[in-house]
Amino acid sequence: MARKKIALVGSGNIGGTLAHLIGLKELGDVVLFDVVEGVPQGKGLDIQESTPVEGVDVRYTGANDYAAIKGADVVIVTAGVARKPGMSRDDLVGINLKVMKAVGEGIRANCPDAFVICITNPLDVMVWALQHFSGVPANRIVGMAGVLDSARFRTFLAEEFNVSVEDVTAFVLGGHGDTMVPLVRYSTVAGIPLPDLVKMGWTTQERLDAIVQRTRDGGAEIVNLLKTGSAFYAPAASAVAMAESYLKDKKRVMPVATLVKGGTYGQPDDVFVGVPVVLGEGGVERVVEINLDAAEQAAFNKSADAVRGLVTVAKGLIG
Ligand code: TXD
Repeated sequence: MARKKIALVGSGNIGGTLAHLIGLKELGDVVLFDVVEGVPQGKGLDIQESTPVEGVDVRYTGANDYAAIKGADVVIVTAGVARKPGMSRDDLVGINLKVMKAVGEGIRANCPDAFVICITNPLDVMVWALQHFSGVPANRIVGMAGVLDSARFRTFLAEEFNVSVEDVTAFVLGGHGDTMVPLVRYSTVAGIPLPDLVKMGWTTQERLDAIVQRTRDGGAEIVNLLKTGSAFYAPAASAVAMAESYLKDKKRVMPVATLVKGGTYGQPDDVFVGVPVVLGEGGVERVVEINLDAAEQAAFNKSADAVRGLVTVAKGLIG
């Protein structure tokens, strides 16, 4: 069986980390693409030279021409500009919309059957734009944010309870950004929901509220520390988990930015926003519609409306 081909459009901090992790997991051969000459080639060669040490058989190629992504099974898109301190994710719309046009056309021409994972910010509206420009069916294109946001939530919860991160599950819904909706009552330690853990005296409501807020601000916390860029290790790990679920048909249940159809999740019309889905060989095989209470539904609506607002801005820019 031929190896899978994974194209990474954008070879910056996340792109390079993706390339490394994909190699360590032997998920397939990797094509690194970027507009900057030399960077994808250099990162590809550097990681290639680590493969004998790691004992993995993966072929790396670096390219500045979209022809190199021809026939890719998976495309992971990080191309664009990242946030600097003081910038919100939304400040990036205009710049990254143009990038999504170029990337979408490259996918349309070279690998229209690929499973596409978008990471570029502002996430939910960029997934909309990439689908618009690439023509990839909605079940084959997703945005990575929820896996990262819930990984941050799980990290902080595991620290709070002094238990293994493996035994903490967490759910984060909604758009990637300040309106994300961490779902406390669907988050557990070994199956025990967080509200029960408060009753059991493992933590207090105040501490839990602070953890929820830290999760919402998780991206900014890293931006403020790094000063010259945004998070890349955890975002790359999150996207690789999504690609792996698709490539190995694991059918994992993961929160991703996907097309939520009007009539589901209380939405009046279609919108790309984060909800749990089953990810398998069919891409998004199922959208898991969970019950939301009034407060959760209101928070989700606010988040979806924020995405709609940005899509309207993007449509205006496209003309
Ligand atoms: O949860 C999430 N979705 C995110 C998203 C978490 C963290 C960061 N998130 C966003 O991912 C971030 O705001 C950025 O929009 C992307 C990529 O982040 P990264 O940290 O990898 O940014 P870099 O290091 O600046 O890399 C971007 C690369 C860089 O090498 C540019 O030369 C390249 O993108 N680039 C392009 N590649 C191809 N085609 C075009 N047009 C292009 N323009 C820039």
